[in-house]
Amino acid sequence: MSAHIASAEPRHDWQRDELLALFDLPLPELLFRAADIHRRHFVAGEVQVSTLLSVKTGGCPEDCAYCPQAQRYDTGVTAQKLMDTEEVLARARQAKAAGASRFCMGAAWRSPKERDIPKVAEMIREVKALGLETCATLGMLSGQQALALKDAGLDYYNHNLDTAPEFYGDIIHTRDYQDRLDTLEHVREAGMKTCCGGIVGMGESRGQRAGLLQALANLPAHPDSVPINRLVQVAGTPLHGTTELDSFEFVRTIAVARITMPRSMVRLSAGRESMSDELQALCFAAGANSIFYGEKLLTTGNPDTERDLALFARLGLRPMPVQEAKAAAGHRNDVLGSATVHADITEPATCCGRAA
Ligand code: SAM
Ligand code: DTB
Ligand code: SF4
Repeated sequence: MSAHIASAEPRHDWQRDELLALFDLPLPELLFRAADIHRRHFVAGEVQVSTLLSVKTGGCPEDCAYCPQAQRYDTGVTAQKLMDTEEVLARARQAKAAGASRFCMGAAWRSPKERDIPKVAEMIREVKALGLETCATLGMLSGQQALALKDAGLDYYNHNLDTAPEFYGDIIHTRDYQDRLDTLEHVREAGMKTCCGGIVGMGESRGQRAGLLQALANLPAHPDSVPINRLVQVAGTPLHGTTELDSFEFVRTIAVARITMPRSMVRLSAGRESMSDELQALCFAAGANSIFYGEKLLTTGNPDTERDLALFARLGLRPMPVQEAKAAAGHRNDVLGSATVHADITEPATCCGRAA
């Protein structure tokens, strides 16, 4: 396995037993391997910062067992209509001023209706004009819809596999795994970057956590961003009351994601609000290099910005700069046509505390 790990090209043929062998390593050894791989592809200590906004909240017809926005669960989330572009722009300006480099717009849709596309396209164009990277998560997309969003200037599309293929049917019944793979294909074909990950802590086994990472790592192109969400338990959803995932198991999941998808941004995603600074530090040591920043995720809480700035300062982390077309060869993600690249590893890693 080590010969593979050291190889220059990311692999797309990971076997389940290889991932389980990584999960089984003594934690310090697993952390060491993940940290080593992290340093070959990124400046350790730099963390990409995205801010989320729910532009269309609640009332979703799907039945995802974790989700507070599904209409069928009584979670206290009230359905709202699509926000006005001006309102979205005001929030994007705030996010930029607070230090975010990417702005992600989420909608509680199964998939966008044709009439929604021009409105969302306008939001994307205007957010992009502020100088932010743009991301959207709107549910399933047809090939044409993906092209329309790309034309509007969408950089990333978030669409998660959520869990292992064999556990998926325990969580979602209103769309299948293949639907998700099809949407990801449309996004790649339209030339956008993919943001694709999943949720752990939903009662899955270690084998199924490995299965999620295996499915992600064996996609035709590794996702540019891999959000690893720890289930945020919301009263009224079927998964409320699930036994919490052990913190070290969560860290292991991050480390195995880093090892198997070496050039991807691994995002320490939902669930940070209930994590200690120490647990988050372990996740960064395990190769996480991206976070959601801002008081709210979509409908649930996230650490407030003061806490995150203090965390960055305590750990000596700094936000990853967005640099257009400037990376050294080998530091590009493996999706063709990518214009935005990660920090040049030869840049001096000056100082911490650029997080203001
Ligand atoms: N409706 C669209 C869809 O499902 O693709 C976009 C929004 S949906 C809320 C985006 C992702 O948020 C889900 O795929 C899931 O991974 C994550 N998510 C939703 N509820 C969550 C929760 N309670 N805890 C952790 N992650 C959650
Ligand atoms: C992702 O993987 N996590 C984010 C983002 N993509 C859209 C969403 C997390 C949602 C957590 C529950 C909520 O706030 O409603
Ligand atoms: Fe709807 Fe997305 Fe929530 Fe599923 S995860 S219920 S599709 S908003």
